[in-house]
Amino acid sequence: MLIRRPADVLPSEITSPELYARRREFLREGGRLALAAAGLALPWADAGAAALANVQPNRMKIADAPTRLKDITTYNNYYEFGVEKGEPAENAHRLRTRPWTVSVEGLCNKPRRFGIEELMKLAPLEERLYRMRCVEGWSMVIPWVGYPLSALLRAVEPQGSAKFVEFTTLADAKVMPGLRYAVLDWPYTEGLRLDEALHPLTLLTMGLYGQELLPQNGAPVRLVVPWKYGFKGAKSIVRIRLTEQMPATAWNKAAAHEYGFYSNVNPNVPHPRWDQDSERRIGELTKRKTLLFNGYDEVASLYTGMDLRKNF
Ligand SMILES: Nc1nc2c(c(=O)[nH]1)N[C@H]1C(S)=C(S)[C@@H](COP(=O)(O)O)O[C@H]1N2
Ligand SMILES: [Mo]
Repeated sequence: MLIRRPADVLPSEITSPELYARRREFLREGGRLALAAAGLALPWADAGAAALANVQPNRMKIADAPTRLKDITTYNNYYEFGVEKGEPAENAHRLRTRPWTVSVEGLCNKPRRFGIEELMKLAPLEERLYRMRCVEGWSMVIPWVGYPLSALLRAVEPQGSAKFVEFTTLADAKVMPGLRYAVLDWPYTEGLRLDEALHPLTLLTMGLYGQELLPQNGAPVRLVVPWKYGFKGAKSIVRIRLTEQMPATAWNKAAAHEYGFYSNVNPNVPHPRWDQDSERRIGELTKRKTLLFNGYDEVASLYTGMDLRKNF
């Protein structure tokens, strides 16, 4: 993002030679060419991710075709594991996601730590097929598995003074080679206004395609906010804090004129270094027009009376 804009690099071009060679070797040995060609099972077989039980279907009725699993799990932004699109898939297997706790604290009546197993059972898991748009100009359609963040926030009982929610993610230099570089002020943090955080589209996410998240997608738990640019979706969350003041966010601290707090997908507000009015859907050849709020018009009422050019 800050470094360059690799929007026109195809996922097939970014796989490192080493990884490519290793995959070829695996395929020859296993003779599982058909499986790999289908783009299925292989990433999870490598990482040992488990199938999620009792996922309620809820595809949110969008017509768009889901992006291939292989692209979702090999074309990533997770700077703690490297700034190249292929690096998270190569490096993030070092992340240990059990045991894992998320501390929910700040302006609430019942602050406490949730173990990941408890967190996964707090509300029924649903599948949500969401359009996702990265500020760099590419997009995907991902069948996430999770439940509305509101279920967790209501469990801790926000106080009347709470206006914002801050998300802090893991920063562990032992497993994250990217922390050596001061691209961002680690740990990666993000934030939402409380009403955005409570919106039913905002998802606390533990899986995709019916399986637990792979580390490169933000295991064991991440945020998904489909009407905002992808960087709002903090990965591998360790702390959620209710605040009165608008929290600082990692990208805003790095370049305030490029990445605002709101970060709503908006074709009418170009990024200072490139337009935002079209996008390349990974897996498609022709560009699509980018839609206001990424097509999620139902959130428009959250912003009535706000100048979305100033609050970009
Ligand atoms: N902790 C953390 N979360 C992060 C990022 C990151 O670098 N670190 N990148 C963000 C960006 S820019 C995008 S587009 C999405 C990408 O999510 P995906 O790789 O699962 O598609 O994750 C977001 N969450
Ligand atoms: Mo992004």
